[in-house]
Amino acid sequence: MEQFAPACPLDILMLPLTFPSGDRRRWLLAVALALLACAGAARAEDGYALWMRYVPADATSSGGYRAPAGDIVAPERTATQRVAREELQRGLSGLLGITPRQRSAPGGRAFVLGTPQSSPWVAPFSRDLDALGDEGYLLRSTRIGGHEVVVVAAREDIGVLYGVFHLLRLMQTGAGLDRLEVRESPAIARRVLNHWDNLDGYVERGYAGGSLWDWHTLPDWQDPRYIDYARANASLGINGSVLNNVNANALSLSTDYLRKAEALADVFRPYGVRVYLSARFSAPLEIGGLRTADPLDPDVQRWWRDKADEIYALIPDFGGFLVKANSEGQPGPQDYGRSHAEGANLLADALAPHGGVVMWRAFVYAHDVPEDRAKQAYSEFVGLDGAFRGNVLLQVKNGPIDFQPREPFHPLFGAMPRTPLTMEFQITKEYLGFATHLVYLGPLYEEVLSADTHARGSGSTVARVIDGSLDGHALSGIAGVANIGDDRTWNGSHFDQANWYAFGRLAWNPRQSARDIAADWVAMTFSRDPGVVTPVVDMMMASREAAVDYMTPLGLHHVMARGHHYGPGPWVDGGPRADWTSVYYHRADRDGIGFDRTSRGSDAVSQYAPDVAEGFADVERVPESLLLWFHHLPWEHRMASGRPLWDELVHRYTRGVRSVEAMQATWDRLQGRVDAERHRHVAAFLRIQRHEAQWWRDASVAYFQSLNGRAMPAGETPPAHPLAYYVSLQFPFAPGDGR
Ligand code: BDP
Repeated sequence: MEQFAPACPLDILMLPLTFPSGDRRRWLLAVALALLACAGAARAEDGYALWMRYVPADATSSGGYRAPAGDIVAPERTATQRVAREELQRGLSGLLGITPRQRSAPGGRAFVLGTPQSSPWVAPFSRDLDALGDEGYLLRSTRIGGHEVVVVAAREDIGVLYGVFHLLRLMQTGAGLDRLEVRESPAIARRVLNHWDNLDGYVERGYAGGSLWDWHTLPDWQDPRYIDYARANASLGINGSVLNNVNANALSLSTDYLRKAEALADVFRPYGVRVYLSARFSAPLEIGGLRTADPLDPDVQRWWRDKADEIYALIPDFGGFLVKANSEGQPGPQDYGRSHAEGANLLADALAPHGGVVMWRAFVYAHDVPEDRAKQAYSEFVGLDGAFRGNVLLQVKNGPIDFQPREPFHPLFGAMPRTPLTMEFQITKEYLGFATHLVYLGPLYEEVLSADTHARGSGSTVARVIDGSLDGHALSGIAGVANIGDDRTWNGSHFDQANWYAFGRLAWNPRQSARDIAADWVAMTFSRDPGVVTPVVDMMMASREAAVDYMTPLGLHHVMARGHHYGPGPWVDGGPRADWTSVYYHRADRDGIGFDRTSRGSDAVSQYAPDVAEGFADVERVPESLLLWFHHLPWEHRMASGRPLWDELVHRYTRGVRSVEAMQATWDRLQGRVDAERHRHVAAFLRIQRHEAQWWRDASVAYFQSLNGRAMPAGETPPAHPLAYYVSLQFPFAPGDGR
């Protein structure tokens, strides 16, 4: 397990520059010790510790809970019990600088951990736990036998571990523990990361180095980092991990690779993280020696049943399969004239006896581009409502195109009441500046989750669709395409850690505020000093809108460079399919810009509930942020600001660049209040972001200007280079490209 060194003691700054006479040896020793601690701290502030830094805080750090607070009364018979106790010990020693004593009964002040079965001290709380489910927990400050205690109680061990992490979060963020009464249980059952990791260690759309999984040395060598990965997930309540890319290699289902997955599952199990695998639909052909993968073929059905039996013999708590089928060239049931439901049910039947689920992706669009791509998933799936087995979840991306900086919510949310829908968010920022741009995704997730589908009247939010409450589904899920790699920061940058964090917290409770989550994260990750928390949270909250402004303002979408999606490419045209070009999406010409998705155009609006559809279709009512998603308008269209559309567009691009400059100014002011190592790293990345924001703005303005021939609006600086320069830029080694 990774050890985190204490922070650099400030005392070193206070040591006299010259040593008092006769005290030379003591002075040298003091300097040496302080330097050593600083060296440790420097290593510690490389971001590896994530939000679990547990550094000593000031006198109020334990909130109202007065020291000595270190006794722990906790069982340690099971692995999960042991890791819960260890985590609390680690946290208390780091935060309070004490070595917790283990006790068999509450004596002085103590933390009492357990379930009614594992601890006689928790048994009396049994009734309080009834409503909290298998993963929920209760935190309560109370007295047992006259002793002050903080109880972390749950029905199952995993709830106790989640409760310990919650308790540590309260201590890290400075909340008081005196009158503690917290009851928590997750709103969504399957809270899962999707790793787009290939077996050769390459991560598709990964900007944080290579894959964490060293398939070559598994199962014999288990990198200790796997434990810290599981700890980080457990700290958020993430309870599943799909290990391999949705563009799957059938070999991951071979016996050799299943043994490797088994080793990971064994490491993750104490932390409540179940392993899932992406399944390639044609696996029976590729590794099974069959002549077909037709879902109605009895041999194929037998092959999947046997495969499921084999998996569960190795991994008894295996979560299930994630499947990308008949999408972007992947094999699927339609290759045999069968429907998506027939394909999903084939796998569901194989997994059902073991309690596994199928997460079948709705990210499909047809080869021959018959209609607006934004409409295709809905058209394909809505008629299949009710046709899926009970253990199938349909996994739907947040918007109808593809993880753009801003999209309206996907029209399937609310449109399939008989099918549990899983939300798929992208945590890795394929379309939002990779790992270099500081873009906090909390506001994006919150915007989608709180969107009202009006499917069953007003208040039918996307959150209620996916947590199952709208249509009464017990099975529910949420998935985040992971931004995790073997980079020391885990996520490729310090601020991208916040996106893993926010995803996990929202997966547990999709009604939380992105701002509150950011405040917790900053306090745990950087500093509890309000002089740091407030400006950093403000900066994070504004960052997503900044990216929308400098990349895709006013509802523009999919105008990134081809393939790797690095940088602007509004001129992208031609190639294998129209809907892989930018011109398909922005439809700009001399007279106007935007995709008409009203009834006069592709009529994508009709896929939404009538109240929503009317709003989107009405150019006066549609939010300006989605204007060009739904409407094609003349360049002189009058905007709410009074500016013509062209002027407004340029204004937004420029505003995006200015926002990045404001982030730089905020960050500069924090020098000295954030450790130097991370401060430097973030400052350098902000410089890259500033440069790239300007590039986005200038390239986009130059391109649209080349179509409409309009002058730069008054006060706006022309692009630094002619359009040809931007078009000529090539980045053959941009990271993360699909392959
Ligand atoms: C697109 C990515 C591609 C993925 C695809 C998917 O560019 O790499 O394979 O999504 O979600 O956004 O399947």
